[in-house]
Amino acid sequence: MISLGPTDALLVIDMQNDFCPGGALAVERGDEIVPLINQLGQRFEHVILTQDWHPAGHISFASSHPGKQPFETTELDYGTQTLWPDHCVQGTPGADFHPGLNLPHAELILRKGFRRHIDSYSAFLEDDHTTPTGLASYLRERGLKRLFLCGLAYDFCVRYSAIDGVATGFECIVIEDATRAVGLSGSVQETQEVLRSSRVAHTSSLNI
Ligand code: VGL
Ligand code: ZN
Repeated sequence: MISLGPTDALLVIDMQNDFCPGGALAVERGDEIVPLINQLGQRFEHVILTQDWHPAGHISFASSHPGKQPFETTELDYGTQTLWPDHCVQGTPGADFHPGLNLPHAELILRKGFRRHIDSYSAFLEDDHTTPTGLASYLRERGLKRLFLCGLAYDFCVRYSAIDGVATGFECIVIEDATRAVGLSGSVQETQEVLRSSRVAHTSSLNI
């Protein structure tokens, strides 16, 4: 069992309708983890939610790149961008949290991906690897040091948040059974390798 204290936080990544079955960018069985995340939330004094929050016409949407289809890639100034179906458009039902998510004591909802020309998988840094979201300063000012990550999607936003979290000086632990993956070609295996070879730790909800 991991003993939890006042400098720990549960970071719940993008538990939104568009990433759940029936949504625009559905993660297979993404909704399955909602009850588990609710249960985990009760173990933490501090809970932070992230919300993917794109303007219409966002650069990560295939529809913004004539001739491109969702899940193809394109080259942008900051590197290779996977192109997605339109998803999590600001103010739409798809951008809302899953209706079963029950974390009323969450202290912060951090929105990301709201700049039209930059995507943001990570809760810390946008995909240009330089624009901060403000989360690191928030956590430091609040004295929060250790983050337990869960949510969607394991191979994108959870992955990049955990990697940037440790790079920024936070201890990061992915609760693997409280995540689900998009699963593009090889992305799950690559994520496992990248996380295993970084300082990101992983655990099961059974230890929490
Ligand atoms: C995500 C793809 C595009 C995620 C967000 O939350 O993992 N994936 N936008
Ligand atoms: Zn997105």
